[in-house]
Amino acid sequence: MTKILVTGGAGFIGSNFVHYTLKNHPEYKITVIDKLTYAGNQDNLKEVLEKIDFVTGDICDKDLVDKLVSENDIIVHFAAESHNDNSLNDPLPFINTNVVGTFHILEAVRRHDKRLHHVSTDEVFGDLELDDPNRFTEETPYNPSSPYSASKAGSDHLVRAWVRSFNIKATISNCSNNYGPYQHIEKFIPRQITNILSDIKPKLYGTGEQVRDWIHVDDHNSAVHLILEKGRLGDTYIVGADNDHVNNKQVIELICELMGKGSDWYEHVNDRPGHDMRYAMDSRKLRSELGWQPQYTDQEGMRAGLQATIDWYTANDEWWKTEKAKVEAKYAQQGQ
Ligand code: NAD
Ligand code: TDX
Repeated sequence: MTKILVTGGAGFIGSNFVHYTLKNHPEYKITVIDKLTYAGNQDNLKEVLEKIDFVTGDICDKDLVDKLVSENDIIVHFAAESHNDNSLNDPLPFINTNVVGTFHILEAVRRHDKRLHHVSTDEVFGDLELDDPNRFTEETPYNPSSPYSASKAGSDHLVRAWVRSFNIKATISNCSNNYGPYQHIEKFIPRQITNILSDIKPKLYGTGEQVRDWIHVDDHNSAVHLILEKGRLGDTYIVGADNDHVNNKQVIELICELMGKGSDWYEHVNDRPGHDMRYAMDSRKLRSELGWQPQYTDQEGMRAGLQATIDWYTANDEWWKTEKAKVEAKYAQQGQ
């Protein structure tokens, strides 16, 4: 069996990756390392804890990382501080985990000659104007806007430098905004769904004209698996499902409609400082070279993916209810 170490496996995308892997790739033996920050929740894996090894630990712990990397064949690196708004209030954890933590993983990968896949974001490229028809490609220059995206850009540069200077066996993916089950309710889509379920009006930052290229988390994870199997070492792959046809306002309207509310049952709140306007991804390399095909595409796919996500938050209110008041109180302090 191939041994795979999943960093951040108790978070949103990482826990979905563990479930996806157990279902679709029984050839992997999984170990998770996760610090269980406010964003990590071991319950995301409660049905499968007996099938995996779970280590509570910090990727900044050099000795622990060295040991776990030495014991595995492949490392898939999801662990990060991931929320832009938090990075505007307190950037230091972003530098520690995203930059220093990635450094420790790279050094261990180098020492033990292991295969690494580094999971990154479209935000490293900055943003596009609303009327710019271009999309981000693997060649787009880096131009991050927030402390979060700058720390992720830093981590990508470290990976690229370790490939070039030390010839480590690594790939990188840059993916657009994910949605799906187990996403922390501080994030846009689950915040609005759980607002409506709590009889609170959805909150739209500023005018809501901003565009995100939404992708269902299972489509992201199928891409990560394909890159592990067939990706060219040293290469970067853009991951996106061509869902950049809706702006934030239209996403909120769609959620309201799917949840039986009037499409104007939401309110405008303070905008995010430095708010990126538009992300759009050109994933032709991943599709043509590796044969990737996302399932949740175009308007129909986005509706189906959102409906499934709404159903999940509705059925699993014990997963988010205890956190809701705290998350909303924090936003309220910022007028959001
Ligand atoms: P998340 O915040 O839901 O989960 C992050 C996980 O990492 C949590 O379980 C947390 O406990 C863990 N963690 C944080 N610091 C750690 C540390 N020092 N040591 C060990 N574990 C630590 O994030 P997510 O949305 O699942 O994102 C996962 C990865 O995917 C990140 O690298 C993020 O940059 C990237 N990404 C996310 C999106 C998105 O839309 N959410 C899009 C593209 C890329
Ligand atoms: O209540 C809200 N209202 C609102 O209008 C929230 C929480 C957000 N927004 C807007 C801001 C963004 O334009 O919605 C959009 C999406 O916001 P987030 O969910 O915070 O995501 P974003 O900042 O775009 O970053 C996400 O995608 C890229 C992830 O959080 C990152 O980890 C990933 O790298």
